[in-house]
Amino acid sequence: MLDIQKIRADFPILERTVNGKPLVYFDNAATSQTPTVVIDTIVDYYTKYNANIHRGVHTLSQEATDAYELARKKVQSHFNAKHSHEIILTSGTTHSINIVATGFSALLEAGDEIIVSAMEHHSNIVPWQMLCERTGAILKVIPMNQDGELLMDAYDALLSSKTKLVFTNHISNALGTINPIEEIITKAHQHGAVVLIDGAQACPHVKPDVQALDVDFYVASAHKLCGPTGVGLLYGKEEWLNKLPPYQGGGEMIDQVTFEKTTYAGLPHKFEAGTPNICGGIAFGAALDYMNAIGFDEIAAYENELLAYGTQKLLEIEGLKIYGTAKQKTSVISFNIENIHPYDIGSIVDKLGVAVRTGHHCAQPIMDFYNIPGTVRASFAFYNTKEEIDILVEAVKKAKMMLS
Ligand code: 7TS
Repeated sequence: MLDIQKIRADFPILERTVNGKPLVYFDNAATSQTPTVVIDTIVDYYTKYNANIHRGVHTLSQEATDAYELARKKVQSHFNAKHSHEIILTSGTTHSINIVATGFSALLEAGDEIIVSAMEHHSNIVPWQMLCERTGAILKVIPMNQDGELLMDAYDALLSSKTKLVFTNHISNALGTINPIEEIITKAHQHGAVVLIDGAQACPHVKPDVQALDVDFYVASAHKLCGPTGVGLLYGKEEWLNKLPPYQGGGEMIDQVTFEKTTYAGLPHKFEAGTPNICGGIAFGAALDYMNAIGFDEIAAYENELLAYGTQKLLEIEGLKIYGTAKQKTSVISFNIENIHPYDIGSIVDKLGVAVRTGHHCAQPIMDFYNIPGTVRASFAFYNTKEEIDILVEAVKKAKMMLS
């Protein structure tokens, strides 16, 4: 059992008011809030040992380098990667996907096929479309049903010897669906295809084991799991990271540079050109420590309670429809109320202190599938409460009354 009041005390922002009302923060799928221990880590870095890494003999630089490399080891251990050099610290999920998608330009031929799912965030669609434009590869889409579940028979039918890459999210940001990634990975491998899993939405709720999954690439952002913005990870199997060319050229990613020829550094530095988000990386490590101390099983169990409660309470509102009713889903509720634009609901509930996201959630193909302009999305974290859900429900009722 989690002590929610104790946990809430770790998040100073939860004490603030918005429009004169206590903040109810239900936009966790966009970004999570930051506990004091992570904020302190950031302050500590800039107060005591701010320096560039991997290049100075001086004490501050060594301290910063040690702290950054320790953070990489924390990320390795969290995701159970075999080697710490299989963890590339990036600016986030989008950056990580682009490293892989750009790198595969050198490894694909015209007519090769790439499979994505129908419920991807734009950052797991557009880089692959750009890859197809560069190489002549063809993008295929695994369709979904009305509940927002992937049609696995259709996936089977898409796989062939032409399939080179398969990309899906672990959990959908717009619908909350938990996708059957074990099956997706196993089947792709049976056809010799490489798999990238976008874990941006999964990592706040589950602890992925990349070796047990046998996944080739796994990507996520720190800011969705209590860390800062501008940092994330690309996990890649050593074999695949060695095959991919570097993404950016510059300092840190080289072995020897002459005007005639440059050779590249080994992993992970080959993909880490320039000065990275040093403080962000260190704070990412602190965020993982914080969440692991609470425990991912406990987090998931509590968030499931919030999901069940929120679903039941919201469905009591007449005319409210939930998008994303998969059997396996996480604590995201996307909904609309008949004849009311989601933006209008979002604006009114904000006046009442409740933060939700409205719009297409960077997943326009999902909105097209349901033939809607967008949804209101309430996404719960382990520091939210049922009392806050009651406030949301009352705010939505009020919005409905004002708008209908
Ligand atoms: N993939 C998924 C599944 C996501 O949910 C997001 C961000 C990204 C990739 C991109 O992550 P970034 O850290 O590189 O921006 N999703 C959302 C969201 O649902 N609302 O705001 C950002």
